[in-house]
Amino acid sequence: MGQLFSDTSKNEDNGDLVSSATKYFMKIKAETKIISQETIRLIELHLKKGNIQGANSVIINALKNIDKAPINIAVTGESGGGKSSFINALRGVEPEDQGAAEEGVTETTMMRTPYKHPKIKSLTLWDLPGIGTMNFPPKDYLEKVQIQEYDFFVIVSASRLTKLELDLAKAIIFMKKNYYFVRTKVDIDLQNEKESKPRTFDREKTLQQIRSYCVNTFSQNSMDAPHIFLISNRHLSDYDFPVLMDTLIKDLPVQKRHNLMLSLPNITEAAIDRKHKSMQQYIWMEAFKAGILATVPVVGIIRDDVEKLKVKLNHYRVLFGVDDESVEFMAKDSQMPVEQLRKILKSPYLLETKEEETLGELFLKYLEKFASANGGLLATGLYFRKTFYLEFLFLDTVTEDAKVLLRETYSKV
Ligand SMILES: Nc1nc2c(ncn2[C@@H]2O[C@H](COP(=O)(O)OP(=O)(O)OP(=O)(O)O)[C@@H](O)[C@H]2O)c(=O)[nH]1
Ligand SMILES: [Mg+2]
Repeated sequence: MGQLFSDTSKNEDNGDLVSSATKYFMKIKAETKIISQETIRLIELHLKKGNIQGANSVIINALKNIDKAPINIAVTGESGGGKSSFINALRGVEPEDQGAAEEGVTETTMMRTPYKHPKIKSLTLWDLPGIGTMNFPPKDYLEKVQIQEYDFFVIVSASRLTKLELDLAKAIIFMKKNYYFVRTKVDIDLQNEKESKPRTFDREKTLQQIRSYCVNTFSQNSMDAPHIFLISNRHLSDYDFPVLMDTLIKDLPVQKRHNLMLSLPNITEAAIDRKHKSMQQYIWMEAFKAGILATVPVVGIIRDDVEKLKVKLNHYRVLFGVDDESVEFMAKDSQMPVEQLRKILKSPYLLETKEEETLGELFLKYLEKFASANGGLLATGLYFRKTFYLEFLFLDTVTEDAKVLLRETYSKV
């Protein structure tokens, strides 16, 4: 297949490495960064001094921290308030799926139950017994459910807030943890209001009333009202669920953001874009790490690379919910023929070559496309292993596929 393109970059050119790193991370908004400002500064510092090994080990550590940082989310609240449904929503599973948190009309949650995210193994959602069911004062309740293990609490309520829940919120703050107040089932409130006042029904006003009720209840209990998130577990893209996702990501320690972002359901294009941005940073760091130390230019693509690329592509398809299984599921859910969805996707066919075409030629074609879409190859002067360009392409393609699927099925669910 020969040399695909000549390597004009020089690894020894540290000035270029520094400016590539700086330029790339400067462009990313603070709240979506997956490594801290200090880490970025440290990488730059090492590179400026020509300490390639130093920069490399900072990146390796940053990636390791991202991979291993556990995320534990505690969900509590009144019985029947929608805890299990909320957990299922965050895990992207339907109530009838295997391993779904059991939803029902009777009291099903008597002990704390961990639910691992099906795609992000480091993320666990904990279904806690409602404080009202335990008969403990808040402090004892928090100790019983192992307060220290969670990154934050979500208090779920579908109706009136009881003093117990308000005191629980107080105790969580007192014990220096964060909580989010989620008012579920607003779709039912709106429906009821519409039926009882068909002529004067005003959606925004009704939502505002629910919000005010919550705020007032907190104030009456001498507490600063938290941000109130009104949601429906049945219609995630409506109401405040997207804002809640953004808030959770923003508040988390920086090394935990990547996995939380990847875990979230594809409910809006903005959510899909966030996943893309996060994954792009991750690939960039991996590419950078591999590129920094590469002394021998890799020419073309070898068979081993192809196998690895296939695995990567599949991994991205699963993460972005455009793998075969997810597409079949979406088809069923939106009652559309699976073929109709399959034919609008591009990612399943990315590594398919026509008979007369070698993968090298295919790659060259992609590389040209990539360069024209991005105003040249990434980070000029920085030697990227060529396979990373393909990873960026995979990422762009699964992102686009996820958006196309969302648009195609949105009106049908
Ligand atoms: N319409 C609507 N129904 C919901 C919503 N959230 C939950 N439900 C339904 O309300 C019922 C109770 O929800 P669950 O998620 O089981 O509530 P839970 O808090 O886990 O209940 P326990 O485990 O018994 O304490 C189920 O039938 C859910 O499908 C919502 O936002 N909108
Ligand atoms: Mg439950």
